Amino acid sequence: MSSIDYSQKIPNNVNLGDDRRLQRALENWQPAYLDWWNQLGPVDSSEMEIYLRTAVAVDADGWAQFGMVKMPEYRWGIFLADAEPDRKINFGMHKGEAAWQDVPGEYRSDLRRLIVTQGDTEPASVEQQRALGRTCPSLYDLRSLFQVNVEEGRHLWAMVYLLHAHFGRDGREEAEELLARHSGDVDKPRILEAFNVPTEDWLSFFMFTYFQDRDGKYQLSALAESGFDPLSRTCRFMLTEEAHHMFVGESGVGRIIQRSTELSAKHDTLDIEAHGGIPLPTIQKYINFHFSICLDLFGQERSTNAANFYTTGLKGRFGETKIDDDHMLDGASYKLPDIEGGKVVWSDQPALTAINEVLRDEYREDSLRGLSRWNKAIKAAGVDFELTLPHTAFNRNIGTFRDVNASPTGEILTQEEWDRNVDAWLPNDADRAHVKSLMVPVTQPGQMANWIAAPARGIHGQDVEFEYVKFH
Ligand code: BYC
Ligand code: FE
Ligand code: FE
Repeated sequence: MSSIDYSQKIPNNVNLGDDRRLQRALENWQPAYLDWWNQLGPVDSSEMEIYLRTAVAVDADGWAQFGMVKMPEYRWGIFLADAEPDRKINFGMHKGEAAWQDVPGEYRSDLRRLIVTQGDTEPASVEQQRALGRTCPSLYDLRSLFQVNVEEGRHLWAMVYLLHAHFGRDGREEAEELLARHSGDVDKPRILEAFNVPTEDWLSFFMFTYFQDRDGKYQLSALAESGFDPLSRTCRFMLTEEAHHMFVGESGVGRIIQRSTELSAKHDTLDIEAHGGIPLPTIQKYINFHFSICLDLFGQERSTNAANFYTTGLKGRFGETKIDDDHMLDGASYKLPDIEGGKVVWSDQPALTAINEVLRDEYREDSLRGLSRWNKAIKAAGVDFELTLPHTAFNRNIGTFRDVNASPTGEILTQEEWDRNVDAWLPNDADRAHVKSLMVPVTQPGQMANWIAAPARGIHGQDVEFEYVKFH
């Protein structure tokens, strides 16, 4: 038996020390978690000291602490956002009833499934990104990678806490399974497809944190509306961390674009491979890839699962309480795409079964915001190139478009047309080989790889030149 005092060791605001049963469950799970981290977490990183933020409370100001930490000693804590007094269920058939503090028996398996699916993505992302530390473009970026990784680990803890605290024996079994499935494993893959794709270069990492972590923002926001109050409070706090992951993505892609634009302006060509940059058209292909695989993460356009989650109060819409309608979607409609006569056509359909599409559309709008900032920067530098998001039909593997080929502008194509053009639309072997060739580690404090601009400022008031990671 381990004699560690977990109420001390695991920072938390859930009175862990008062619940022996829960403490024991987490005590049993923690060594398995650490084994997983050591085997499938960031490679060769256990001796490095890293300037990391650790969540220590949930107050708006001062919830985090910064300091040099070795990752296996990171204090993965359990935090729920403060309870809202008298919180109600705000949508669906239970609208107006008191929010549930315990799992309602009739919704147990649906809730468990939502929590497991959410939880599965967190360690998956750590596995996908595990080898990137070998090729960091700077110590600043290496620190960002590890910050994101430890926080995804904490998000796993957040879901495992819910499983252990509210789902008894099957919750404990699910918590074990979260460490048994692995990204890309042929026998036991991660649940959602986009979490089985390895993240092999830093352009992909920044695309991931821009696009895939943004799916996290939208899904967590929908779960933060849940009538199951512990899930709502957990997700609300996770969203504060998520904001930083998307900052890493937007600023990372932005800095690559800045460097590519500089090189294009200087040499008066988009073809900057010979100058050690990533061409803007290659960046567009990476956007096409990452955005389209992330659209799949929202599920099918028509989903009775999603309708049920909504009606029963388990998962709401983004910003549910700020929407001005009946919060039941009685008789409401929403535009959904279909393929008719070889074209994509849109028609009004029942809004309740279109819940996934509503969230996907908001995600697209949000994704466009960063793109328009990048486009402004490209234009300001005098380079003639504009980044776009591909059509919803492009490169899809879930829902209405899974069995068709479509161009980035949404024309339905024959197989032959797709094959002829795909190299211009998605990263091809040569593009990936070029990006890979640029991935050489830069580990002198303050220095940057040639293909990415320096960040505007450092982390938490430190200089960009600060030694964010110390190797030992
Ligand atoms: N891949 O009725 P449908 C994050 C399945 S990211 C594989 O449309 P539903 C993070 C589906 O399960 C946020 N399978 O499904 C980011 C269903 O299976 P069954 C993660 C898929 O339930 C970066 C069938 O197809 N959180 O946090 O409405 C780093 C029918 O589909 C996929 C969540 O996802 C897919 N992409 O929607 C770290 C929130 N899509 O019933 C972390 C929790 C669908 O036929 N999850 N299927 O066996 C959910 O809310 C829902 O499960 C989904 C799916 C929105 C994902
Ligand atoms: Fe996460
Ligand atoms: Fe994240």
